[in-house]
Amino acid sequence: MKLYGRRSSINVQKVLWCLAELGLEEGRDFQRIDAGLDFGVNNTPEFLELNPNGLVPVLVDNGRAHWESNTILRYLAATHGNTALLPADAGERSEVERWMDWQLSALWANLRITFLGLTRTPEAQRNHDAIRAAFNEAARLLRLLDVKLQTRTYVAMEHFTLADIVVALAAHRWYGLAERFPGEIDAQPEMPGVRRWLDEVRARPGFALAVQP
Ligand SMILES: N[C@@H](CCC(=O)N[C@@H](CS)C(=O)NCC(=O)O)C(=O)O
Repeated sequence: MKLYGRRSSINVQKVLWCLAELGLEEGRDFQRIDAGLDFGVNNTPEFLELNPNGLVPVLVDNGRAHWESNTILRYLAATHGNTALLPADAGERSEVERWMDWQLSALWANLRITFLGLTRTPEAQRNHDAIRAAFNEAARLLRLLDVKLQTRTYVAMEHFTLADIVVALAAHRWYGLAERFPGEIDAQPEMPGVRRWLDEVRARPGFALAVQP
């Protein structure tokens, strides 16, 4: 397998974490090719053949290119027969997939505005109101999850699933932005359920392999 994508991308990190959970090692089971931002590659005609969006990650396996990070995770779990990460039962699988869709369409859709605004936009061009509003909306969403995590061990089920990978990486970024830019965003109430869960999943070896300092 070949994975295209820079390590700093949250969506590439999802794939790296998933590969680690499946016991797959870089260099042995897959090759990673830096692409995106300063690395370029993602706008070449060859790359656009793989993903017309010109975005990372892209996973090439068995002559087929896969894009959209959450879809790549489902593909990997399915092809490796891992029914703990992605349950075989349709009802249980729906529990996992709804949190994955929520991460993509709601949590990250908002937090991305704050992330790009604070880390990729020159200070003079920042829309502070939009940055703050998006962070607060992400906080509201995380508080919904916090209520769940006060009585449930993991995001979707009582065991670790793909939903934990994708939601944890977004929650990790939410806390990182709050710590790094306290003057730019509003202080938020503690979320004991999210904190407990995030500390636990960040202790997994897959997180350390995916998110390097
Ligand atoms: N919904 C897509 C989003 C992919 C995406 O936005 N990738 C970003 C990095 S996180 C990208 O390729 N940006 C251009 C670049 O890095 O040059 C996914 O989940 O895979």
